[in-house]
This record gives sequence, structure tokens and C-alpha cells, in this order.
Amino acid sequence: MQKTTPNNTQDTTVYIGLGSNLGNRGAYINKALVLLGESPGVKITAVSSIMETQPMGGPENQADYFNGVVEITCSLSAINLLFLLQSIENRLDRVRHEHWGARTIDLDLLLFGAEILKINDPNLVVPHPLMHKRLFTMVPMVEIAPKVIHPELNQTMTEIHDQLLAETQKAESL
Ligand code: A4P
Ligand code: MG
Repeated sequence: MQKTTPNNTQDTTVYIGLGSNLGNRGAYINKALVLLGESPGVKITAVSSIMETQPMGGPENQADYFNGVVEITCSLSAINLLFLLQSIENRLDRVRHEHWGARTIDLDLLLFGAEILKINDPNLVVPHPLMHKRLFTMVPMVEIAPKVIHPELNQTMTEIHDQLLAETQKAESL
């Protein structure tokens, strides 16, 4: 009989974005990490620093976010991991009122696998279509995964980050 364990050689390395701008932001991020780490088939392998960021888009007068990124290895399929992330969001008081509205916790599936992998489904788009345009995602990605390659852009996290930073600084100086 073949022995199976939640974490086997078919595990995928996955990056998940963490965001919170409602309630006790640090506590919500910590609880999300605990629930994620306790989930069958998931092993946390790295967590970035958590940084405070200004809201990008969405309704005006939102509080600043806490943002970071967690690296896991995972034996779940991408869609089952998305369902797990949504169940953790729901357990942590996430209420969906408006698009990009304030939230206790937001868990975005950024990259699923180190290989070229593109999933296109209304419910799941991977790589996350905005990750490379957001410093609040790219700064923590560079901290924990500088050499990982974005499968669509074919550039490392460091290269994407450096370009984005230069573009942002140029726009700010205009
Ligand atoms: N969905 C599709 N692909 C994915 C994916 N890769 N990861 C679908 C997660 N979800 C994905 O998500 C809406 C739908 O996206 C879900 O039904 C899921 O099936 P949601 O979490 O319910 O709603 P949302 O978060 O308001 O929308 P969205 O489009 O996920 O927004 P983002 O990209 O999460 O951005 N500013 C700062 N400073 N920091 C932030 O963290 N976050 C946002 C929200 C805006 N501004 C921010 C921040
Ligand atoms: Mg989201």
C-alpha cells in the first residue's frame, strides 16, 4: 500500500498575499497565519516582514493596511487552496460590502508553483493579475523570494520590484 502524507514530493511552492486594514490588523494577520499553518496539506516555509501601506484604490478614507507575504508548500490543488483561503477569511470576520472595501483580512493567491502555470477562471486567476503593479506585494516578495520568476512576465521578483519602484518614483517626481 502506498503511504501518503499531507506534504509529499508533489507539493507546490505557493505565495499568498496578506492584507488587513480593519480592526486589530496585526492580530488578524497572525491569526490567519496560525489557521493556515494548522490546515492539512499546508506547511508554512517563510513569512515576510509586515509593513504598513497606504490604500491603493477602493473607497476614500480607508485606514492604512498591514501587508506581507507568506510562502507555503501545499499539496492542495489551486482551487482547493483558494477555498481554504476564503474559509479562513470568513472565520476572521471578513465581510464583503464593496469591491476593495476595508477588510479584516485579505488572502490573495499570488503565485501557485515555481513552474509556468496559468489558471484562468473567473474565480481564480494566477499569477494574481495585479501583483507586479503593487509595491505592497513586491516589497515582501523580494524579501522572501527574490529569485522566483513570474511565469508570465519571465522576470524575477527583484527585477519586477526594481522597475516598479523606478516607475513609482518617476511618477511621484512629475
Ligand atoms: N479571485 C480570482 N483570482 C484570485 C486570486 N489569485 N486570489 C477571485 C484570490 N482571489 C482571487 O476577491 C474577489 C474575487 O476574486 C473572489 O471571489 C475570488 O474568487 P475578494 O477577496 O472577495 O475581494 P477583493 O479583495 O475586494 O477583490 P480583489 O480583486 O481580490 O482585490 P485585491 O486584489 O485583493 O485588492 N491597498 C493596499 N495598500 N494594500 C492592500 O492589501 N488590497 C486591495 C484589494 C486594494 N488596495 C490595497 C490592498
Ligand atoms: Mg482579495
